Amino acid sequence: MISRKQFIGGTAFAAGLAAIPRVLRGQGTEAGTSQPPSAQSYHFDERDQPVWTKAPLAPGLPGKDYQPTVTLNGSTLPFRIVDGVKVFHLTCEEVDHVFIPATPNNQELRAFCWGFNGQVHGPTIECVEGDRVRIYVTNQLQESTSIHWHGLIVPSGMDGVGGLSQKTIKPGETFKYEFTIWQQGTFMYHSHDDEMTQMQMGMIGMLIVHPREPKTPPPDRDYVYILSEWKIVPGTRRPDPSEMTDFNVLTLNARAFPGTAPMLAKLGDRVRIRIGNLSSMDHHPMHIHGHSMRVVATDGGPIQESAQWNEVSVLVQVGATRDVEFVANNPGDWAFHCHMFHHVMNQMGHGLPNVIGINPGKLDQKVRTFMPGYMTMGQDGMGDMGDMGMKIPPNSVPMVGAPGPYDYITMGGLYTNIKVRADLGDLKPENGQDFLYGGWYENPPGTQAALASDDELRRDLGESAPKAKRV
Ligand SMILES: [Cu+2]
Repeated sequence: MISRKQFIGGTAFAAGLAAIPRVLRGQGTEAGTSQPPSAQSYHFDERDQPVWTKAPLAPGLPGKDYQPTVTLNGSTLPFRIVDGVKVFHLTCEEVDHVFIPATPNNQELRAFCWGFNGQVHGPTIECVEGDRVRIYVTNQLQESTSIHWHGLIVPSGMDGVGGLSQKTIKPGETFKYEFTIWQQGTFMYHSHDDEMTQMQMGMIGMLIVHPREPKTPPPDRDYVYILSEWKIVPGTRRPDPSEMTDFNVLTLNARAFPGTAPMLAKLGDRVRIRIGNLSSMDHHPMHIHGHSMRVVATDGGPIQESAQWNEVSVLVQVGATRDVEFVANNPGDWAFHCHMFHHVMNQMGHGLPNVIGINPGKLDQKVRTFMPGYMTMGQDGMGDMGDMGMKIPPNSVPMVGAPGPYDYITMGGLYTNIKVRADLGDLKPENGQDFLYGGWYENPPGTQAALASDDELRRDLGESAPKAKRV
């Protein structure tokens, strides 16, 4: 037996390229996925060139070669075709971005962020396996930038790491990236220069590559989400890019609930949700109600059917994407949200003393003698804080929620709804702006939790049953 060190130090040099382990070079096989090493193929041959070396095919067209995805509260980047190449143009610029539009229940939350083509985050780039793409990047910021194609296997000089792969793009300059994509799945793009500032200011986006010859029919609904997190001090108009841990606006496609448009599905639709996470510091377990999801792909490529798994909370870690699918067989209005409690609330939740369970008695009255307007909050829980009509600082929103069909929904941040209906009428998901789109599901009689009657309580819980509450 020779050790790994001896192998690398001696034998590998002697054998030259032939000794590069297969695990390092499997990218040339299928869809960019790595293959496990096998005894007889432990050498490098020309079939194992990186995928970008393969000759391109004719540009794949929407409606013909793929079913376009939908980026709710966002958009898809248009392209033109020049001599068989798909040409895209991204402009990096400051954007006055709305995180939550004003409703009768909340004021608007907006901030000057950095994004692409007038929006935050950047529009979704959509292409097809085998496409040759040329992406122009114009920098209209006050500092240099560079764009990285996250998960794509491209020539080293096209990888977009400022200083390493290329000269940075100075203010006013336009750079050209060009490569052939021979992968399929859900990828991302983002700034790779002054990363902390630029990504925390919004310079991220999704990049979808459809299979050239799909093994399964396309899903009926194909939604794209990018998750991120921000620090916007209430009353200010710019995210704080130097924040390292304490984020207070958590977003799906740069919207926080109640500013998130719902996903829509017709009963029986196969729904795919592609989720990418470019939050600064947090992984997000994205949880679905009413259904379980099959994890069908990662940013490493599709997962073969026998290896896919089901779960109701899919962990999307920072820097990763996950594609999940489910059949919408359960009509209703369902929650889809991060399961970290502090990721489903908005600003205002920080710096509060823990007073839960305390009876303030005459405390408020006494404190008001020297601090007019003082109010003890949170002693009964925080669910009422959204609708108690408190005066809040400008450019901030209630910590949680919005009025739902029956009561107040005490969620914010990384929360949206999936509305599954037998008949969607004229509803089109891409027309939704906020949580109200599509109205609310009416639960059929006998299928909804409700106040128990005295008869029911006595029948099922016996003589010691509590009395039904009469309001
Ligand atoms: Cu989360």
